[in-house]
Amino acid sequence: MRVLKGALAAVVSLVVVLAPAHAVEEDGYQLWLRYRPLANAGQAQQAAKAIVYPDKATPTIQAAIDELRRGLQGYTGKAPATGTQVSAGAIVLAKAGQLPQGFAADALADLGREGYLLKSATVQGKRVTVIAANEDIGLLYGAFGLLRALGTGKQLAALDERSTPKLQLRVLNHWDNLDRTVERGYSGQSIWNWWELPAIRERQYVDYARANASLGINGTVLNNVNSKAEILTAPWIAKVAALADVLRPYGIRVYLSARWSTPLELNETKTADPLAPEVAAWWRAKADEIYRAIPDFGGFLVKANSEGQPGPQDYHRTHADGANMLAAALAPHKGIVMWRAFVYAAEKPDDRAKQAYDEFKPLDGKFAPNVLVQVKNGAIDFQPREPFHPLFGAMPGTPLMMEFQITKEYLGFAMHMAYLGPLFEEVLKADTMQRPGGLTVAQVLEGEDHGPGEHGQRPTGMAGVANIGSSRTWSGSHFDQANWYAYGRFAWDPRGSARAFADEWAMQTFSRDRQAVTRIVDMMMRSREAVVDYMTPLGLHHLMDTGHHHGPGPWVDNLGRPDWNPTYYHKADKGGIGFDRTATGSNALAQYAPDVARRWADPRTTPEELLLWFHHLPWDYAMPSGRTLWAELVARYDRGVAEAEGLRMRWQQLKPAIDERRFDEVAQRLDQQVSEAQWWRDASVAYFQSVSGLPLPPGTRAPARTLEQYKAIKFPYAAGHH
Ligand code: BDP
Repeated sequence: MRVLKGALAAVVSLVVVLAPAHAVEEDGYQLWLRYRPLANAGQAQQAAKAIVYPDKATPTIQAAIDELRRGLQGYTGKAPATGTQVSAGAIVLAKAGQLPQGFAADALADLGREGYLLKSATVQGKRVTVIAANEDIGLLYGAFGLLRALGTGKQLAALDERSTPKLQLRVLNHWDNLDRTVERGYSGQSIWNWWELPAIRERQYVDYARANASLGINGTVLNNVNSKAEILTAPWIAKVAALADVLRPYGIRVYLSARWSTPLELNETKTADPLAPEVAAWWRAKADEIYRAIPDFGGFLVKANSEGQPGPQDYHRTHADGANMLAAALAPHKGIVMWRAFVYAAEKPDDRAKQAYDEFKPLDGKFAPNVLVQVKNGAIDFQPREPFHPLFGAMPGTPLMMEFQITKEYLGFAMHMAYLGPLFEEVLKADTMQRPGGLTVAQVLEGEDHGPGEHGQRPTGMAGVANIGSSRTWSGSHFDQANWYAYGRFAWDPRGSARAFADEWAMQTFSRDRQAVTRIVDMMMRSREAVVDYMTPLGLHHLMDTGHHHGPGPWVDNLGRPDWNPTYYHKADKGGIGFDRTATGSNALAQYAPDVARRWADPRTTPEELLLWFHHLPWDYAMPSGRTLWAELVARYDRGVAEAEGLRMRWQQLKPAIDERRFDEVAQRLDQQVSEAQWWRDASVAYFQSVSGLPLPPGTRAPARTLEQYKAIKFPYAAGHH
């Protein structure tokens, strides 16, 4: 017995000794920056023996060098040396003027401030890899680009890559409150430990900066669009300045959401009228105060006259009056205003989908040059699927930026797997047809619709409502990290590919095993459509339950405003279902370019995915599948549930390829996703059946519970509640 025990102990210690250094438990904290050993580590080590920068390193260059050291140590098992002299097998960082011989003098000409090139070269007879850029930040992006290349299976010796961001402002919007709760946040508390700032600068802020810089994200709005006046007071500016100091070396500027009525609420003015001189003077002084503390402060994001927030219209002024007043205060410091177009008012009986366009289109060309109008993805509100917003392409005289929601308020929170890459790509590729030959949303964001001579002159940008919090996984779940990742990559290149980004992400995050990666990516690529099917198929939208938005509530019809009720959106009755947005209905279609409007005016030429967004149709309407609309609707719900089950099954097949903890954490969520998909399907089918009065199509399962039981489900303490 004793002998056996001894032998066992020896085996155990052997296992411990032999366990590779990376066998630390994977908990997701390292995101896609895990830098696990490469298969050809020895070869990579030869090609990455040293990191060379000829000059004294600035904080940004130092960040690049540190990241390269960290990454190469992980990939090759050996930390490279650092130095100033070119040696064989070095990675050479070079700015214009430091370019090694053999590079054309204008090699960096088209890289701009943030672009970079990666190139394997022979310098002084030695094989090296060059990272070159015009500015320090380009070198940092290049360092991350090189590490990404290695992590996705590329060889240093074959590197030849040039990359420049297509948009200038690539910004996260945190909906973080000053008490550390997060509106629509499903990843724990805010990562900003406001209470302990500015004294305590947590290490996680640096990791946050690294992760964002690895994607090229260069701005962050720290606080909720439903803002508080206090954020602009001196103690809070000091906290913001501390964060700005941490983020600065990584090329990330801080911005703040400004509450319109701040000076009035702080009792420092008598009004918040944008045209009152005392108000303009207050904002000028406030901007000066902020810039004294944060010389590279980015500017303000503003939600005004929207969902009860104060704004210039309270004083019978326009959005342009408000935005321009703030813009004038920021202009001397080169700050910008991001003015949100997410507006709709209860007093207006008109279709909510039309209101942003109606208010903003007439203001085209009236905004100051340092204002961008930030347009939500979707004229309603970040739904699992919306047609592109009609403002894109319709305001050529105004820089428009896209607002995507990364946090999945309407797509199952952090519980459901829903990779948003396909959603982003679908919208960015959508053709607004506002120009002969076509004009995609991506082109609009890139400024291609601007007048001659203005292209490149005006600010461009994209915003993503962050899904980042205090959760160990940052994003509430392992797969939700992919949404942060894809957002950042699309902000860099709005013409990128969701599948390619998923592939990169999965290789860096989970495994380099080709078969495993393909399976993971296949799951991701199907996941969003699954959610659409079991929540809001065929163009339905806004059917979730009140307040928390968790789970189905298509029956809800009792809220303070008509346009908060799901019944307002689906308009189901005995005769049919869907929102008529054609000329016989709200005519929201007229806000689109004629070629788009014409196509979507006829249900026969409207894509099935948008059918009930634009049309109210009888339950027996004949679908292309040969089914009636009612049967098709139920079939879509069933397909969604089947897809959720498929995701769960596919993940089980991946078990041998995934580390234990992450495998298990994902598996638990996929289980829950299946039951919630079933719940969405059952509750929705039960409700629509009660309205249509039709029998369930043959062969379909009856909902597990009664409609009354579904209606009785409540979640007063759901996460992210508003
Ligand atoms: C809605 C959210 C709400 C936000 C609002 C906004 O439910 O919490 O405040 O959008 O974007 O989607 O302002």
